[in-house]
Amino acid sequence: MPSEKQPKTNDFIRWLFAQECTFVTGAAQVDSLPSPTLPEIAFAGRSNVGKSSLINALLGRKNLARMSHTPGRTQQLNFFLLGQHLYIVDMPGYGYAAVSKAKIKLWSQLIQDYLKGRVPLKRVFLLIDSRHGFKSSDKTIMEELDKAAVSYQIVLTKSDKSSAEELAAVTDAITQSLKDHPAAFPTPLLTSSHTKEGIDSLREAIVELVSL
Ligand SMILES: Nc1nc2c(ncn2[C@@H]2O[C@H](COP(=O)(O)OP(=O)(O)O)[C@@H](O)[C@H]2O)c(=O)[nH]1
Ligand SMILES: [Mg+2]
Repeated sequence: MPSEKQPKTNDFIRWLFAQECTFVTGAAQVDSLPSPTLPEIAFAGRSNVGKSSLINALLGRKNLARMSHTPGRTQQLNFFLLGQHLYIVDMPGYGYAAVSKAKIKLWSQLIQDYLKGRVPLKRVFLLIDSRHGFKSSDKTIMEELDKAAVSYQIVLTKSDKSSAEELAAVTDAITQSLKDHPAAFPTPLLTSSHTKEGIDSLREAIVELVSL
């Protein structure tokens, strides 16, 4: 692997994201998390926001994040190991209308426990559908992130579905409301898993965060 001093060139980024990526574990409670030896980058968002598609596009794989869909895994923190370098954490999707209060409570508890004091967690990328902007369940998790002082950045998904004017408007509105969220990165990242817009920027952001 390249030395620590190596600048983060495009070659390095390409090399990193071409490493083998394997599903390691799904944790339903924080006491079954992997030992905190590697940096972690987590992805969160409402169900159907495009999280699995984005993780697959990021890692250049077709079906990796489908592992998180297998029965019993949808309410877990799913850990994928990229090379031997970092964990990509697929957090459970939220906002299902049909989920019981008891399940929501369990999920919230898992998220809160994970966000509180998880030292290797470098950043949460919070996915928001660029057509819809923030929903109330997004605001809830942003408050958790602010409270836990976990660095997070909004990633707008499905940019291919809106016009440039619509995207500019949602980007402005989100940038404005992020001013009230102390742990949030000030600007959102615009992405599409279909056109691959923003995927390179997301990779660059991750490489900067994990400082390999
Ligand atoms: N047009 C478009 N559709 C997308 C994009 N990403 C995901 N989708 C679609 O949105 C739906 C939900 O995507 P999925 O990745 O399963 O979302 P998840 O529930 O958040 O994991 C699927 O029908 C995807 O094909 C995108 O970038 N552009
Ligand atoms: Mg998914």
